[in-house]
Amino acid sequence: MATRVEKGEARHRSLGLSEEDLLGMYRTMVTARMCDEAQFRLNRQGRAPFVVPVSGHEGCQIGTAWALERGRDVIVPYYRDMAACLVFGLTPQDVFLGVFGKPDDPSSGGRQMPAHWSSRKLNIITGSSPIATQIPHAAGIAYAMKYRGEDAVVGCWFGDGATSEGDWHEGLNFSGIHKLPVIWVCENNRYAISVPLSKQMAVKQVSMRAAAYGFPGVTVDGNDVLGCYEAMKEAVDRARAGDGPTLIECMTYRFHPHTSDDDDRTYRSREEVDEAKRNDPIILFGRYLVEQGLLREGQEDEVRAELKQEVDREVDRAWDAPDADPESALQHVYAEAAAASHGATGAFQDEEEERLENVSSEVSPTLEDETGDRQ
Ligand SMILES: Cc1ncc(C[n+]2csc(CCOP(=O)(O)OP(=O)(O)O)c2C)c(N)n1
Ligand SMILES: [Mg+2]
Repeated sequence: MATRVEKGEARHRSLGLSEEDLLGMYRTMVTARMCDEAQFRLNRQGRAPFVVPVSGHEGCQIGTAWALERGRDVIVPYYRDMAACLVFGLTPQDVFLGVFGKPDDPSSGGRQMPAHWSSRKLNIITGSSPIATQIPHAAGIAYAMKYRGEDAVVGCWFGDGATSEGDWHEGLNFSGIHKLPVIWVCENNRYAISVPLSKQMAVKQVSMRAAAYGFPGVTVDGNDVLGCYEAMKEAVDRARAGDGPTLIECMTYRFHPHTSDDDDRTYRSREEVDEAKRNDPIILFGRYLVEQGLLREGQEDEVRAELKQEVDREVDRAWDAPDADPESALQHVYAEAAAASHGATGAFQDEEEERLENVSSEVSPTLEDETGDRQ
């Protein structure tokens, strides 16, 4: 039995988080880590051609995503956001269907590279591979929400490298002008592949740039899950109240190379990586849960073993799932009319057909700006 300690001024309570929330956050963090370790193993075994690691970023992704509401809000993640997507309802099974390029992969039916997360059902918006292209998408979605009077907000994540792109400036500027209900979350891991921060910007922090767009910018410790939650909750409340965007910069670190195709020994010392691992957000949050009496001393290893077993089971299920019909290779890659005759199968296909039916029966509204001019 866990020994209950006097909670007194427990930080999570003042943030309105229940014990159930805390354990849910912790288990999601560990699940993401187990998925990451499994996908790297599969890569080395030659079963997964390309993987994008999340390890090190779980704290800031889960802390921020937890403050949004599933089924109501919309998330616009980037490739490193496996953990944020798990919060929004993507499952380890979905992750590995994508890793293996299976037709039931909810993100793209195996058409996109892995880690290009997407689910219409879960309000997860797909991204393109060029960095920062999701930023104008997120601003546009937030504009549509405001225009339609929808009671929801957009959460959009990106790396520090993305903030050097023109798309980033345009999206943030537009969101500031129109006071859009969007929260911009930068996962600052100090590198854009091999390019360090000092070669990307002449200011100290990404958050300083928010001033140029007319909304608040804050920097938080990305290894402090509750700190990330707190900053995001405040930003979500602001957005829901109609007070516009916030830029949150989470200082984090990726423990693995950029992707399975990268060799980070060419640009980072092993000492630097080891130092970062000492501040592993999973270890720090596990300690907090032990202090709060929510986990027994040493129970972290049991949770890890239990979730590893679950993830390994999902890897096997995804591996055994049917492969795509070779005849369907062109579907969703070229025009629908040409692809339809190739008869793809799978859950992604069913959803896509339903979407196309809905699109053709919808009348698109004409947007007007605040002066009433048609655009
Ligand atoms: C426009 C564009 N330029 C370059 C690339 C190649 N590229 C892919 S990921 C990446 C690094 C992005 O770094 P950052 O935004 O900091 O995210 P991180 O990978 O560190 O999480 C680059 C340069 C690309 N995909 N698109
Ligand atoms: Mg980076």
